[in-house]
Amino acid sequence: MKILILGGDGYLGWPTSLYLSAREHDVYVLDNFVKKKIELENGVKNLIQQLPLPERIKLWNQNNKSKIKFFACDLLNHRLLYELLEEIKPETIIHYAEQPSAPYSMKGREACIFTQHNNVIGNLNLLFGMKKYCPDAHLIKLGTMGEYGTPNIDIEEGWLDIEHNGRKDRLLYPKKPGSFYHLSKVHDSNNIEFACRIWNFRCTDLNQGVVYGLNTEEIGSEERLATSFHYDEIFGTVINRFVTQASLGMDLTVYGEGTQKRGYLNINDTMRCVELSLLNPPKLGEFRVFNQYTETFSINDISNKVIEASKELKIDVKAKKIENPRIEQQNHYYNPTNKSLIELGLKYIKLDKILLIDLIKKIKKFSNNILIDTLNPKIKWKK
Ligand code: USQ
Repeated sequence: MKILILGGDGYLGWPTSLYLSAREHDVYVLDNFVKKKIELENGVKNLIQQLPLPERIKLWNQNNKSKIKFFACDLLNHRLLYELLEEIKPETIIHYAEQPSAPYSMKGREACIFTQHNNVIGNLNLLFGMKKYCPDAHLIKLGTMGEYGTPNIDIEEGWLDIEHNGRKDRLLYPKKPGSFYHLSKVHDSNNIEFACRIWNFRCTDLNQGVVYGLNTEEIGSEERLATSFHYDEIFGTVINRFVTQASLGMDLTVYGEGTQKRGYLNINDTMRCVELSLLNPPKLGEFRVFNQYTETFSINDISNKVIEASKELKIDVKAKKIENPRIEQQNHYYNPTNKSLIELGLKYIKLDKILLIDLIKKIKKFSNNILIDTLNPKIKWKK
């Protein structure tokens, strides 16, 4: 299949490019490197020093039958994007090309507006480009479980059957996101659903949970193919932060009571979910939503697991409850479903002690690279 991956330099975009290339798809990668710019501006960096993307691709292509092609392109540059869509004519587009950090989007006016402009307008440019050059392509858009927030009712997959004053309808699930970043993805979902209705597009919106992990099968032990693993307060997700803190023997930064719950998944399962979606496309006109997580945990569940794994490595760490820099519900109902991907055959990786031990050991190898100060949360939701 001819697949265009937008945001192919990122934590998930890069391993997805390798995963699909290894399965002999024809992979085209686009990126504008804006995440690298945000890293520089905020003094944060990856755990493992990366080769520039074109060099990483060259290295991969030397040893693989199917060659990845790369184009530097910003989705905000609609003319260049249109040219590339016309040239490539992709059958599937996987869209990761968004500013992914909730804390960054809450830094202030500029970061918030950058996030929403980059994400929402970039996505709209893509929709208009698809309309002109590849209207039948399957758009796989990375959304987020955070679009739903933590409502006091069961979380369905994108849609909700409602009965009101004796009448029934199937409407988009009501959203209650927790940051300007998560909100940008809500706006994207609305815009894409509308495009499916008026232009007969087909789309899978993958509402993904919090991803953890450092390596995929294709990266293996080849450091020169490493992905952008972050542990800092901006781009680091909670499990990745906790295992990094544990590798240094530092206390785990539990925000607030630690009773808040989320859906999580291993980085390798992201690859499998995307593959299942592309091999089983929706029909034209359908806006399909999958909840892409595999397990739910509270923050306390996660910190306990990391503490147990650390003990096996003779590292003594404890959970330190700090004032929550975010505004989010602490004690809440949380019952999402993820039945669609499971029904398509997803067999997932569990967050167990062996996996965590392995992760801590791998991170320990790079402990000299860790910028300790960037582990402390400084961005607050409430000023
Ligand atoms: N948390 C801690 N301690 C930390 C960091 C986080 O207790 O040191 C807590 C937060 O308060 C929050 C939870 O962990 O309740 C998750 O935070 P996170 O930073 O791991 O994830 P989040 O900001 O929600 O965003 C991440 C990705 C984002 C993706 C999202 C999926 O950065 O791109 O959309 O996970 S979800 O959370 O399901 O919306």
